[in-house]
Amino acid sequence: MKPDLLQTYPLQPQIEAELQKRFRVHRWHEISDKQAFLQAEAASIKAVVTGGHIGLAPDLADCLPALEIVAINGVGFDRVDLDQARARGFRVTNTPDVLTEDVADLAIGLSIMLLRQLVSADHHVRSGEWKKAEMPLGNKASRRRYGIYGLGRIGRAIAARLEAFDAEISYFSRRKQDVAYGYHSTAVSLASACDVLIVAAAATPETRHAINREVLAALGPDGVLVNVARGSLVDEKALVDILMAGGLKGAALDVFENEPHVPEALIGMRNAVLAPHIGAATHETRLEMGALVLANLDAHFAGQDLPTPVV
Ligand code: 8YV
Repeated sequence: MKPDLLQTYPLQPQIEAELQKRFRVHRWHEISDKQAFLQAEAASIKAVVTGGHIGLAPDLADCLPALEIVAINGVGFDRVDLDQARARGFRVTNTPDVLTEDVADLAIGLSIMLLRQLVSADHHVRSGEWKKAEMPLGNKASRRRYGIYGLGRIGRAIAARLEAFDAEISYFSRRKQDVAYGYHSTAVSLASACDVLIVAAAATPETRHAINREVLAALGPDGVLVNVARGSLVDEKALVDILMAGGLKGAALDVFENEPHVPEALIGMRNAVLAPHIGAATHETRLEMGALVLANLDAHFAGQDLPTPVV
């Protein structure tokens, strides 16, 4: 008898086909009467597959008494209650490393889009405005001062890419690391020393609103903010206020505090580049992530060590 698995996020067809071979799969996002489903099936659910940005709500986890493992299709595990997992005894896995390149590539791409005004440039051509006037000048991407908030796998990959831009690279991390980049022990100090502040840290209770009004003011009217981490790391209301007041040159955001809802004020801003949480959203990487989800599930149900355990 195949174990029952609750899938709360769509995966690549190839990966879903493999899940079907192994499990009796229930696709939560397609179930209309969720209460009826829970009454009928919840007691038999042994595994959950979810997205990094979705996680597993504690009250839903509490409806699954037989839950043994939550396999996250993502690197972030902030949307899974790890204390609940430890107390209940279910495992939690994620998919680190395989998505590092994509997120780092996106951080560089968003930085260039912002500094070189590529959203406005595209509009300038398509709208016919070019026939009437040249585009306003943008700003260099090379040989600028870049600050990276969070120098984990993704932060280090971003820094490595920036070396090719002859950038002046500094970072904030909980501890000074053995790297050739300038260390700052606070986000305010980092923001004061850079033109481009890139947010790449994990979402934790300690990093919530780490990029606050004070940090944004320190980045200043010639500074730009790029966030490829989690929306919770930036005080979004403060960001909107400072952008509207001209206290920041621009922002490029792939993540938001209340996805998929984005503050209306940002929608209308030409100096805001907005993306729908696509950090790891490539065919190639999502297949690698899905393969790691399957490897974790296979290892668990075979009683073997998990490839990428969180809990
Ligand atoms: C995931 C994410 O790709 O990795 C994470 O934590 O937020 C994204 O990059 C997305 O959640 C799909 O699982």
